[in-house]
Amino acid sequence: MGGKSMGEVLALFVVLVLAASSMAAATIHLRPPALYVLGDSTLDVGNNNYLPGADVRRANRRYYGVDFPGFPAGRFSNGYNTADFVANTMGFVSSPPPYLSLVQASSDSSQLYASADAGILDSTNAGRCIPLSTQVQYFNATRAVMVATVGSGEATRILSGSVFLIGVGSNDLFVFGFTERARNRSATEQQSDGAELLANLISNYTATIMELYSMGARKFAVINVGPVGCVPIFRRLDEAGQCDAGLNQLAADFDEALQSLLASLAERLPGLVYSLGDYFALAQDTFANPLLLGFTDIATACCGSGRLLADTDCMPSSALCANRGQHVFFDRYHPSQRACSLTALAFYFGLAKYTTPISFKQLALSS
Ligand SMILES: *[C@@H]1O[C@H](CO)[C@@H](O)[C@H](O)[C@H]1NC(C)=O
Ligand SMILES: *[C@@H]1O[C@H](CO)[C@@H](O)[C@H](O)[C@H]1NC(C)=O
Ligand SMILES: CC(=O)N[C@H]1CO[C@H](CO)[C@@H](O)[C@@H]1O
Repeated sequence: MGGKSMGEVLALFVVLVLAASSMAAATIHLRPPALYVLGDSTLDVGNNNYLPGADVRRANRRYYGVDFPGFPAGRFSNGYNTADFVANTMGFVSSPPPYLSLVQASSDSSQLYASADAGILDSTNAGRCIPLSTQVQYFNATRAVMVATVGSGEATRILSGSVFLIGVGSNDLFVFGFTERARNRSATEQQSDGAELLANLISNYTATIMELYSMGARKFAVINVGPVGCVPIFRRLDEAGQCDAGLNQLAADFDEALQSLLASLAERLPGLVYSLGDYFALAQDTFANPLLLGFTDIATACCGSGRLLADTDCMPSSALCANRGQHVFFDRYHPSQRACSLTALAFYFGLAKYTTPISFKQLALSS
């Protein structure tokens, strides 16, 4: 790795140290009226606990939440996840409640629609999650109650100042990666299959943002897709334990298209502002210099079984590592609490390398 990115990781480290001391200051700043969260398991704080079906992936058992005050809380982490930390940095006491936990339709400020296993496409893990298009409909229901309660003028004011946090796309790529393997597709075939998938993903992502915009959303905090080929479950499939380079390239191509899509929507849709958090770059820099950020293990899950503890999900019978803060990954797909915290801090305080064109903080405080 070059001196430039090394310097940038060092800069990130300094930012994180400073961040710790200015967190208290952040919480007394003005905060957005509300935070709405859409996406997948990296942001789900318990919606899937309320979905019926034996196949639904839920983080409601040991050792999920082993470091969470209380007990397993529906987060795919040893403790809090990225939704919690983003909410916290923006000045909210906690993440918004899972939409499905609300007993009745409510317009109460912040709500969270994200669902483990959800992708951009309805077909991704169909029947086992709340697909993104349904998450958007749930938000529309929240909005309808808000309009009925406070009137449409006030609803428009509240929504235009609120932050819409979105993190989705990894599951579409995971499903693609496994399907291509099962079909034994050649490298060339995978490239054309991948190009077709990307076109669908970007078209649906565009439709999603435009629908939210039509419902009054203006401020978008978007987290891109990380190097998904480096999660333990894919390293496990490689004899040498290396990342799946083809899948990482697909993620990089998706992220590039996502960046253009946001830039072009911001030009076309008056009042739309966004901050794109570059999780891909942050993860790559972390993998290249783990010790600098206090990680000693970037490849093995902390909870699981078998090779790289990635043969199974995290189960009550799994092995559990003691040094959870030193693992990038908690289970074979998901980052540890500490990795989530660093991600949220990097996006909030916004080293320019990791946020485009502004930081989550600038987005949250923009008028
Ligand atoms: C959102 O809900 C309103 C009713 O409150 C409805 O008229 C509108 O069509 C819905 N929008 C979408 C995109 O579903
Ligand atoms: C997969 O395809 C390759 C050639 O593209 C072939 O050599 C190999 O036997 C195939 N494997 C399976 C399990 O079908
Ligand atoms: C909301 C949206 O645009 N959904 C579309 C996603 O893409 C599929 C085709 O891949 C369309 O059928 C959906 O309408």
